[in-house]
Amino acid sequence: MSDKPVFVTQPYLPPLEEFVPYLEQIWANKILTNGGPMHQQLEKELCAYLGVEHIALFNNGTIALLTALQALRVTGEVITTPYSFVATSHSLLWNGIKPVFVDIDSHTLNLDPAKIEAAITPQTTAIMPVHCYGNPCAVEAIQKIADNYNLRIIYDAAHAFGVKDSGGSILRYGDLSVLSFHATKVFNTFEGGAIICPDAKTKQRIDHLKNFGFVDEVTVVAPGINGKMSEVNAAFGLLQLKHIDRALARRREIDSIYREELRGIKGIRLIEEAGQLKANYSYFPVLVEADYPLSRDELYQRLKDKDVFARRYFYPLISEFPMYRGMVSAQRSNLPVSHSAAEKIICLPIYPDLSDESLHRITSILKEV
Ligand code: T4K
Repeated sequence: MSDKPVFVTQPYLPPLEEFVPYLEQIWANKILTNGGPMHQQLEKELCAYLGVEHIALFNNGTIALLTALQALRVTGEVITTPYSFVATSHSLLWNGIKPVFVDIDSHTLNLDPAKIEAAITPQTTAIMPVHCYGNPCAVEAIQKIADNYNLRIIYDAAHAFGVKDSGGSILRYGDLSVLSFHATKVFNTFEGGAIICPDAKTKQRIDHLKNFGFVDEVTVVAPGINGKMSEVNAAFGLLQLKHIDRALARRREIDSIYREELRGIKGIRLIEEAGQLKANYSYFPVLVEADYPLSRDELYQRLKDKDVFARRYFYPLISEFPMYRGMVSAQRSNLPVSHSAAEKIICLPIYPDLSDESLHRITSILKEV
């Protein structure tokens, strides 16, 4: 039995000596930020890897979300999910937009398309769904609603790096998709993010917005922000990309061991694997049902007592935080599935360096209960 603590995730760090040549190159270039060579190269390589045409890199996913809303000039009300990280709704509030919470589907834990229409008002201008845990939303159904009501769609795709369906990247859906490259994500640049753009013109507008609105030395066309990714972050991304397939393969292995080991446990519900999908195994969420001998919080504590630091993503719901809970759409009665999921969810550790020994230690704790 190992006494090493295990966290919900840990960044994958390639050998340090592999990063040194990138740093030497930055030192030689003396370009540290503002769309330097590492930044340009990473945009190119990410387009190729993800199978998308246009990408704009950012200093983090939250600034990318804020900018995506600005780029599409979204105003009024936006329909979104309460079952996410707070950055999703905060990006709306920071833009003076009212989030309208709609409940999630009990199988995918993503926005339930059947409940969206009832929440549309004359003020609604867009939908912001989240591909939670990297599992794709009901993209076709959401698109149909958006088309019918002339709404924009901005996907919070913070968890969905590299996810593909039979037609290609999941990031091609909607008007824009926003990625996070935070240290806790499948692909990380320490801090970072990106917007996937449908065309060169949109990318250009976003590139201006992330650079204070500057078009050239003397021309500012919009009240932009500083959302630029630095050269060190971009360089780390280039190095990560060289290792990403190996890192994803280990994640897949861990996912299948968990599924194998946990499937038979009464009261532990797994989120189903999505058939034809190329998944990224970014999280391993399980739902602790009433017929499991421990409550979710007791299991969380039991794991913690044994140095396994699982996380309850996403508890509490966004709609329960003080700046949201007074809203009509935040009422518990409007969000029964989200509340139920938030009370049962626990995300077990999954990351490339998680050893088989640690993995078996975790599954044994769940089983021995
Ligand atoms: N939309 C969605 C749906 C998101 O999930 C997120 C971010 C965003 C938007 C916004 O994107 P960014 O602006 O962050 O790019 C973490 C992350 O801070 C956050 O990025 C992420 N979602 C969220 C789901 O999780 P915490 O508060 O749980 O992180 P923390 O620091 O407790 O880390 C969790 C575990 O990871 C630690 O126990 C140990 C390990 N860890 C963490 C860090 C930061 C490391 O081993 N090394 C590290 O450097 O929020």
